[in-house]
Amino acid sequence: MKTHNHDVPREPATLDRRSALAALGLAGIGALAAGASAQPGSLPAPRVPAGAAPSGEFGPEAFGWDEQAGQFTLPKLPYASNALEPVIDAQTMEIHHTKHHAAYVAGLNAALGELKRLREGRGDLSLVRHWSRELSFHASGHINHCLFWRLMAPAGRGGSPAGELAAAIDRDFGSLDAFTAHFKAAAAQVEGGGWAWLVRDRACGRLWITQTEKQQDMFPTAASPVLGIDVWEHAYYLKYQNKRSDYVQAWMGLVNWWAAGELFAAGA
Ligand code: MN3
Repeated sequence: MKTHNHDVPREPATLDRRSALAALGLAGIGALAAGASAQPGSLPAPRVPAGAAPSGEFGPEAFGWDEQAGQFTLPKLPYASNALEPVIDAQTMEIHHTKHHAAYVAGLNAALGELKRLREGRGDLSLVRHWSRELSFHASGHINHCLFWRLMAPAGRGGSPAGELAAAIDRDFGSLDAFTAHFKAAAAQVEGGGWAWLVRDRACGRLWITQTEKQQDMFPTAASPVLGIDVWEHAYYLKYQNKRSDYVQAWMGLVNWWAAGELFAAGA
C-alpha cells in the first residue's frame, strides 16, 4: 500500500483543509476558507457551534488523497483499534478498516484508472456504465468510512450536540430524543447493507435523516453529511450477530459530536 511521503513539503493547513472539504463536495467551504488567517500554516476559525471546541477532524489526512500519485490511500484510524471497546471490538475494527475500507480504496483507484484508460482510447467505451457504477460505489464507500471513523470517539469523549447544531436538531426534529429515535429507526430499517445519515440539505438548510442502501443509493443530491452510521453486517456482526438494533443503540454512545458539528458547519 502506498503511503504519504511526509517529507514532502506540504501546503499550509488552511489550503489542505479547504482542498479536503472541496474533495468531499461539501458546501460552506468558502466560509471555512474565508475564516483563514493570512499566517501560513494556521487553521481557519471553523464555524463550529458556539461552545464547541473545533475538532479539526476533517483535514486532508482524513481522506487519504495522494496528490502526486493521483490516487487515494487508506487513511489511518484516528485512534487505536480497541479504543471503541466494548461497543465495537478491536477485531471488528481491524477487519472493517484494513479489509473492507481498504477494498473500497482499491476499487475506487481501479475505477479512476480504468476510466482514464477509456478516455485515452485504451479501453472499451461500452464499459463506461460498469466503471461509472464502480466509481460511485467505491468512492462513496471510501468517503463514508473516512467520515465514519471520525464521527466516532471513545465512550464519553464525543461531547453532545451544541450551539447551532443543537438548535437545528431542536428546530427540525423537535428534540434530541425525537432525533435519536428517528435516527435509530432509520438505521435499524436499512434494507440490506447501508447507512443511516443525518444530513443538512443545502437547498433549504434543514436537517434530514436519510438512509442509503449499499454505499450511495438513495442519497439526496443536495445533502451534506453530518453524522452517519454504517449498518452493513461487517460493522457489527462479530459482536452483535443479527441484533442490529442493539448495535445501533450502543453506537449512539460513541458519537463524536465535535466532528458532527464540524460537518454541520461545512454543509451550510
Ligand atoms: Mn463498512
